[in-house]
Amino acid sequence: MDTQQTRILQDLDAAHHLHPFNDNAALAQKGTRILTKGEGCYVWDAEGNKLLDAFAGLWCVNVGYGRSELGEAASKQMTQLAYYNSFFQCTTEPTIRLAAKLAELTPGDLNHAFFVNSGSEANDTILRLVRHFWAVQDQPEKNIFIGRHNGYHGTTMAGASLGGMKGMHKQGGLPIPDIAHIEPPFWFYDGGDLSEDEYGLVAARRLEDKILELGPERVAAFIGEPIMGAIGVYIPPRTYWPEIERICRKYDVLLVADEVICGFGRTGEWFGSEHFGFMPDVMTIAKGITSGYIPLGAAMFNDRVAGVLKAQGGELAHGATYSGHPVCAAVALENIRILQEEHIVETAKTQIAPYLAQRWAELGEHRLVGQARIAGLMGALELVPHKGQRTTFDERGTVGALCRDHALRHGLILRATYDSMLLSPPLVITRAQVDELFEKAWAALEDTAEAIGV
Ligand code: PXG
Repeated sequence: MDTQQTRILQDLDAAHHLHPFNDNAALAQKGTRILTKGEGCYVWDAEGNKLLDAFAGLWCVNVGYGRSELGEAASKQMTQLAYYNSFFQCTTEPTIRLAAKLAELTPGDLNHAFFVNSGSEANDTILRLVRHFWAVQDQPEKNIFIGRHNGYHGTTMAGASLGGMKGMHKQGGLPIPDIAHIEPPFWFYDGGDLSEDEYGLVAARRLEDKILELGPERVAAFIGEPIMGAIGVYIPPRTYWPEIERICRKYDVLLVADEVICGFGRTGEWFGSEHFGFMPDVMTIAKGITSGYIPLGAAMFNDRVAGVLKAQGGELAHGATYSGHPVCAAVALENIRILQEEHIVETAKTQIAPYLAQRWAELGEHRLVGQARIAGLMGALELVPHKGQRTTFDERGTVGALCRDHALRHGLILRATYDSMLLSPPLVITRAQVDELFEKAWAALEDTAEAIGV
């Protein structure tokens, strides 16, 4: 695209397009980056820059860009039957096959899918249907969801309320009633003198304290991301999730794993709950289910919850026009076929994750980096003012943004949350591309350190 054409598009964008999670006035001044092409782990922008996408779009392009089979699956389904709904006692073949496939792929007895269009809507669905699950069993007061401060569960009224981002709560009158939050498990800043394993138990027992404070008869469910993504890839100690599971079972509180980021191979297992060895009652999925090629989300329910909803729930007064959209289901099935037949998750776990962890640890040696954490193909570099000390910069986020911009100059897309540099590449990244990622990230760290005089 020539410069003039790019400029025209940027002006139209500034005039007519409100961007999510952006200061739109500042963005209009600067001009958006327009992406034009993707292939494997790379994307190209309108100025012709080739960028290594170490963030897989927005944690979602698991099979990489440019897989024409996914377009072909969509085209075939659109030609045959572009749309039909799952209301009115109807549905379509891809929708049925996807529900069955998800029942097979997800662990344990998570055997029942409710389809929506995004992770946010899946969490809305879970909030409503879990409350309904308790209500039809004569426990309408057992309706409180406990989430975590700085958790991320989407941006709808329910999703943003379940999440614990203060900035989001400030806009739109959130959280909605009967949602509580506990502190997240983040040893680096919160662990004090405890070992990581000791701290994991302490952090998990905050859930027990909260349940006892509210009364177990009031608490419907606990929701958490196995690894907290958006806030900065907080990887909990191994002791955390089993203890959370024990507490949920003790008080008959449903355990909801929000696997929107962790699902479909991100941690090296198919689901993050398998990485940590716990069994959710309900699971949120989206993103990697279609590798981001088309919108789709789902709430997965276990036999107990779905059994009650079916036997006692009556008509479920919930659903969207596009719940179980056949084209989205066909693309998801093709995406899962690619992941399975090409052994992408296993290869990522056995061939790539160990090498990536090694190179990530080398980045951890850099004088700006206080911690290099990683699980599977999901990691963060914590930038700190004083190496060896677990303290933050006075003004949080400036150095992270600087590092992100330097990375971009070197042709690398790395995401910054405050001063955590986040990593989540397509699962198909090769060892050579891991080396390229390392070189570019190191160069960005060097430029950042130089710019702030470290
Ligand atoms: N749960 C989790 C764990 C997520 O990460 C959602 C739910 C909501 O999904 P939808 O499809 O409604 O966006 C997400 C989404 C970021 C960022 O800045 C992360 C997400 C979305 C937008 C930005 O890291 N995750």
